[in-house]
Amino acid sequence: MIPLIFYDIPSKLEGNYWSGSTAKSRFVLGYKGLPFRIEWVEYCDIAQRMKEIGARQNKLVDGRDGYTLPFLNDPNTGALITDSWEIAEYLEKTYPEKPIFPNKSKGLIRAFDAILMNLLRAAIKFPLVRSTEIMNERSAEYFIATREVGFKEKFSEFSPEGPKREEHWALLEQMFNTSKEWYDEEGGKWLMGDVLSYADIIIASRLFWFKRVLHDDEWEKIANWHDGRWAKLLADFEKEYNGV
Ligand SMILES: N[C@@H](CCC(=O)N[C@@H](CS)C(=O)NCC(=O)O)C(=O)O
Repeated sequence: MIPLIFYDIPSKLEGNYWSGSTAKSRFVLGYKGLPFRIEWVEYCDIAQRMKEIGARQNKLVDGRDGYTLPFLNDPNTGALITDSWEIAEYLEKTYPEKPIFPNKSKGLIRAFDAILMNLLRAAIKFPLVRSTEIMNERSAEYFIATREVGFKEKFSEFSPEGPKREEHWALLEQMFNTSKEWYDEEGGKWLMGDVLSYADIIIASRLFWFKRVLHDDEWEKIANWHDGRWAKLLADFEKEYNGV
């Protein structure tokens, strides 16, 4: 099997990886044990690279149209795929071993993905601010300029320390409180009890993003919510992951 080519965004961090959106797809590749190699694309170069490849446009987090990562090229089939959901669907269909949508759960997990994104969107400017701190300089400059346009707000107003930041923390906590209620329904290690699914990969990717971009004390705060279950979930998932 020829290794798949996965496009991801580098950073100043050791180990490079940081993005929660791209982690979703990378974690599926790793969980399924598929061989892959990374093409690193700076944030500011995504549109240019994707245009050259002939990728399709997507929706950006602020609602505008644009080119996005994750992007997957599967030389075994010739498939070129944009968007984490479509990549998950493609990998499941093409490489069905170790299913990520067990028991016909795809529709429900799609709804879960959308609801979780809505909960996250309300608080997202805080982790976006932290993300710019770990991006390489060119990308951080591009990111700040384009997000100011997209959100029609000055970057310094995104999540300044004080009441606005506190509100973002409250919304983040709300997202995890809601997730805890959902996880408690089956009471197992994973959302579907003892069966791992793409729902857990979505949560693990968000946690991965927070762990990588937030300051240590901020990550510790999340890691300790609900008796440490979120740090444990990420660690449990990492044990299932066979990627780079
Ligand atoms: N719905 C898309 C969202 C992906 C997304 O927003 N990716 C960001 C990187 S984390 C991006 O490529 N943004 C390009 C830009 O803002 O110019 C997915 O799940 O793949």
